[in-house]
Amino acid sequence: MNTRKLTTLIALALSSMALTAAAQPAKPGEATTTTKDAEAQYQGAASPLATAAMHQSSNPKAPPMTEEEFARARQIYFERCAGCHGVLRKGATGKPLTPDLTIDKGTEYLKVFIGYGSPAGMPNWLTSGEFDEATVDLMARYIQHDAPTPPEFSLEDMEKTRKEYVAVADRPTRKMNNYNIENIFSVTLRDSGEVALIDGDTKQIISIVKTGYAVHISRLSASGRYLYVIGRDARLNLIDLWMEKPDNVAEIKVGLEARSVETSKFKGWEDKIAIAGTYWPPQFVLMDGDTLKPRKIVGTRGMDINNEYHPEPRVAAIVSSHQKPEFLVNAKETGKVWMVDYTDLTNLKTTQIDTAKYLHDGGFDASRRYFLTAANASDKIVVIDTKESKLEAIVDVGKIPHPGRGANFIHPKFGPVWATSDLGDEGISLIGTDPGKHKANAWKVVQTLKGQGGGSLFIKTHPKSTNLWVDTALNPDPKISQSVAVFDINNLERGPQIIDIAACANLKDDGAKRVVQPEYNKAGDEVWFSVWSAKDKESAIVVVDDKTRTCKAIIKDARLVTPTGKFNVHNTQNDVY
Ligand code: DHE
Repeated sequence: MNTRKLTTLIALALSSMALTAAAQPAKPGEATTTTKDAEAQYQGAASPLATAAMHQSSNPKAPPMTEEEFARARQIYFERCAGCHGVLRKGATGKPLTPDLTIDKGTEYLKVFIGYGSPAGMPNWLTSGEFDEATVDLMARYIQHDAPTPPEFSLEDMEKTRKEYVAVADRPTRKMNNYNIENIFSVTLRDSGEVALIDGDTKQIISIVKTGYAVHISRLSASGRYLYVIGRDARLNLIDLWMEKPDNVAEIKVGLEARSVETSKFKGWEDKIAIAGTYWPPQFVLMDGDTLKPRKIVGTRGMDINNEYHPEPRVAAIVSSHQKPEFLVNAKETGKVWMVDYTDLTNLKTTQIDTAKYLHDGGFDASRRYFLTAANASDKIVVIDTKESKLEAIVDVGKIPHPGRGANFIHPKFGPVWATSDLGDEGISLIGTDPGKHKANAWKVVQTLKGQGGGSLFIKTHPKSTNLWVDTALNPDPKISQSVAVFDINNLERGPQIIDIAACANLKDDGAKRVVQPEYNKAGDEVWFSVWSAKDKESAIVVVDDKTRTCKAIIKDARLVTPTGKFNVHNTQNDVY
């Protein structure tokens, strides 16, 4: 598109009466969000809904589209846009794109937005080269039609997909292998639909286990015997670590798209109940812990914290309370944390706590009483008191906090703190977590550290360590995305040491080598990093000696395709981070 045409389109767009200040397209020469920006890359992963069966829904007022065009646009929408704008296009971290809003704006206006992006967060799909002009036009027309709705997924649908590969009666009654199970790492192989189980002592791969598509997280049962792995396609696998060679013993599909799984950890309920949350349908399901038999679905659709109805509150992080027989479930779009009492599934008791939007990931403080979770679009950390079942505090932090499960340590001056880094800036916020002995510091940012830059996803320490590790996996500068910052907890003022982890891996291929997610071994004297390359390129896991901060071991294997998250059995089982 030439500059004159662009200027005309922008003038046209700006003349729209419906524009709000936050919804301005970029002016010529103005800095916009780009497809390379950390958040755009992070939210932009393909949704499994791209291939789900849905009916074409047309709106007579919208510009015409053929069936083929609609099908292509729908696929692109679910691959590129749904992560921010939502399945039903009602808006999430991105703006709502429903026909009542888009038709009035018109195709030409929408094309400018899609093509050039906006300073408020819309990436530049045309100028980045990701879309050509025809695709921009296609998408501008598509979003003026009614959003097609993916199917629901009932308890019966789930049960039909369930497989018990090894019945409970046929499973081992004691550990049948010589592995030091507590120091096994379950490593997400994101693009191969598998996890690698790696022996943390010998650094050898024990086995590669088939799981769902684009695996997201692994979680451990309270006893540490069962490993639960959830894929983006909502396939949940149950792996028994007691088997001679740990493998799948059960499997179920809990919906069409998912990110979270957890199991009951309260005394007396160990290993009994599992829970999985789905992005679509917006719901969570409670299952028997050892067979994955689904018992109860709870929908999250409903009113948000502003008392407005939201049709698709996706289920983000779930944690298991240590204070009560309850799960805590983040409903992203409504900004509500659900506390779900799992003792009586017939007379199910739930409490919904109003917090802030949009809820994403989080973890416990060191006492395991308080759940600290990111409301990333409001730049806040929400604190829930799991003993009193109530909101404890909402703390302002940096731009788009992304803690993973966060990092707990004793600050030499301020006492116990929990830390988060940010996707949107270089800050690392340390929040006081001890309302008993350090009341004045509780639920306040007591210090903000300066890391390498934005694009941080995960931060980690260990009770036995005095190091605080911060990745910057999505920073656009490869020098920063391939290295990590490490702070001395007892001398935070000194600033971080930067360690080039990708260089240690010495990979044979070029291309992105994002260094992502520090994870400690059980002893807390080693920290593991994934060096995450493209699917067809060599990746590795780099093990760093925590004391000397030097690379100690490199795990390379053709089977380690796109390693991302790593979950040490002991640390995950006991919420040690
Ligand atoms: Fe994640 C945790 C959602 C992209 C690696 N991710 C989570 C959780 C949620 C979530 C809700 C918390 C689960 C819990 O604790 O119960 N992640 C999403 C997305 O919606 C998003 C933005 C886009 C998508 O389409 O999935 C997304 N996540 C990514 C990635 O691109 C990452 C970096 C690589 C990958 O493997 O896909 C990634 N997410 C992770 C990891 C965790 C995680 C490693 C667990 C961290 C932990 O320490 O617990």
